[in-house]
Amino acid sequence: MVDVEKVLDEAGLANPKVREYVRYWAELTGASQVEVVDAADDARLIREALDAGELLPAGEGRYYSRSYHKDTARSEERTIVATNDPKDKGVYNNWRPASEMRPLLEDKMRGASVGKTMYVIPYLMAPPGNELATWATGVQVTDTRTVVLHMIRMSRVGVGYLENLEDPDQFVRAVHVTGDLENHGQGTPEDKRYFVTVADERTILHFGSSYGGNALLGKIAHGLRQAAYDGWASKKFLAEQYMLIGIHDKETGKDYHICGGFPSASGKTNLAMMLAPDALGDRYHVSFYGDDIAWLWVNEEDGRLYGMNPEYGVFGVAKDTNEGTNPTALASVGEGTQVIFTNVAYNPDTQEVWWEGRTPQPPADVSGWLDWKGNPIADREPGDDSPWSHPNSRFTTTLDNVPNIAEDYNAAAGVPIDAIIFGGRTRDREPLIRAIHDLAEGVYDGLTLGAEATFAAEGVDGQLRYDPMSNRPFMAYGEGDYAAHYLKIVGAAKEQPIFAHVNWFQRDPEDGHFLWPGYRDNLRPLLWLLQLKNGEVKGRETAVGIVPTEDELNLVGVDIPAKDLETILSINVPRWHQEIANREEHLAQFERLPEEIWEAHRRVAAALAEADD
Ligand code: GTP
Ligand code: SPV
Ligand code: MN
Repeated sequence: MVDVEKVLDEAGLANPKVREYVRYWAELTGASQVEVVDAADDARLIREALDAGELLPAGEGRYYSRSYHKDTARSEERTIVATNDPKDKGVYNNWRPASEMRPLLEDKMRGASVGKTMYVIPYLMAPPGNELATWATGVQVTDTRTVVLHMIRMSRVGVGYLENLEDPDQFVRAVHVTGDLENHGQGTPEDKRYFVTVADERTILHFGSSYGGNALLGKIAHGLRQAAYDGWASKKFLAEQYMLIGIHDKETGKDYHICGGFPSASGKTNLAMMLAPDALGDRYHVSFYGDDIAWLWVNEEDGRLYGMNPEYGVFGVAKDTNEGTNPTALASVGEGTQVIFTNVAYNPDTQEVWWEGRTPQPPADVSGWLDWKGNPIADREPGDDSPWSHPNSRFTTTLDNVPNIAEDYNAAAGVPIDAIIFGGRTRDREPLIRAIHDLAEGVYDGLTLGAEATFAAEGVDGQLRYDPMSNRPFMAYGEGDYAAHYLKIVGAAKEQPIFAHVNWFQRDPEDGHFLWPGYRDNLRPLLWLLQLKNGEVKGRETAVGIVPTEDELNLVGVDIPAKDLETILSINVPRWHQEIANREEHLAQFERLPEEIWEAHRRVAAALAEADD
């Protein structure tokens, strides 16, 4: 039996509640050793992982890992929110009773870490000293060393973060057990994996994966799901899948902050890492605060809405990242950054990595190259053109490595929010940007956010996969209650942020090309939005919001055909009629949806009916 008390004493972990928690799970999982982790242990843990073959060297200060081939993404079907109150059941949160989930997970985890080390990771999901830090403290236990290495990059890790708890019990208990990956029946009816957040007990129990959001419990499980629940239960804050950026205007000296939600894989990281287009670079600078999660609250002193990024790193999509699309991302994974790549292609002879879209063509000389599963490219059958890297392959790097990181990203105060944007991946209908009139219409717009469900081939005619507030996979409680809470939090701010809907993904119906160049040029519609808020431009009123006129949008240095520009700045009324009918059905699913949201819906529908006349 491992001497847990001795290990905790040596680590200086005095909090009696934490000690009790660690002891309980060490016993239940049967771990053979217990080790308390601090960020300062990173170099040693990296060495151990290299020695054990869990990591492979990918050049100076860069590492490569491969996950089990059936364990490559967050699993939405196996993710559950459990509480003790059936009223917490929503449409998307996959609710189950806590009394059912806890014993089930304990059974799965019992004895599952025999022969393994249980790492204890005290962490903080907030800039130190932030006023929401009480809800940001957690202790993850995990039986997997690469998970520890990822947690050190993605969150602030160390025993010190547990020291100043007002209530020794105020920490999230985050239990991660990998189990036997080869025998979990992933994706079959016998699937053994369970990813459960027992939200009203602030306990996260994840069994059966060592990949991404399934395993790094600070990020999605605590930073989004648990925090969304806590924000609602405490009536104090919101936790959203949002990026958060600063825009500095060197001419006026003003700073603006914009946050916003786009569903997974819809461009948050790319927007947060955006360099101003060359033609505007002398005047504007974009700084990175966060690329995946923001917590929002009203600052009692100045009455404004504030935001902060609880994370400490970036877990970014590798695919299509290159010098043209995102030079900032490439710089953040360069030599000496201690980056970890997962599931990209790897060449052990040269220690190089490659992924689809890194260069237009894969390396011409395939000798030494292995695909993401570790199979030699040279051995492939002729005609085998399966991707070298997994489509969800990622890089994990800390915020310090991001060239445009905001100087004050680590400041306790957070930043005041000027605008909130929602953006889906929609090939038609949604203009480049439309500003929204008020908070209720903003929340209504967020609730009806979607990304293309399928392409036309699969026959869903213009219908979106709705992703309310870009939070569908992370909803912790009912959508109606969520909307009411959002209205209350943001509504309490003295100065209201301006809301807008953006779309970088509209395509030409004939040849399919993107009508808007996207990436760095996305700064242009955002500048217009800030001007609109400042009363410097008026825009053009439409039934679904205010769109820029062609003259108002700063297009210096951008080459876009007049016809394309006209399309992305106009409203396709017949397509909107179709959409409005779908929305009615979508919203009707939500219990206790506030009347303000229905009113906003009816306002937009009535304006559209008139637009038709
Ligand atoms: P998660 O980490 O899964 O939450 O994703 P994310 O929202 O951060 O998405 P990310 O920035 O990684 O972008 C996803 C994909 O969209 C990548 O393949 C990008 O290259 C592509 N993308 C991002 N911005 C644009 C854009 O402005 N235009 C076009 N055409 N593609 C874009
Ligand atoms: C997402 O899928 O939205 C992510 C990656 O940010 S994961 O942490 O795996 O959820
Ligand atoms: Mn995400």
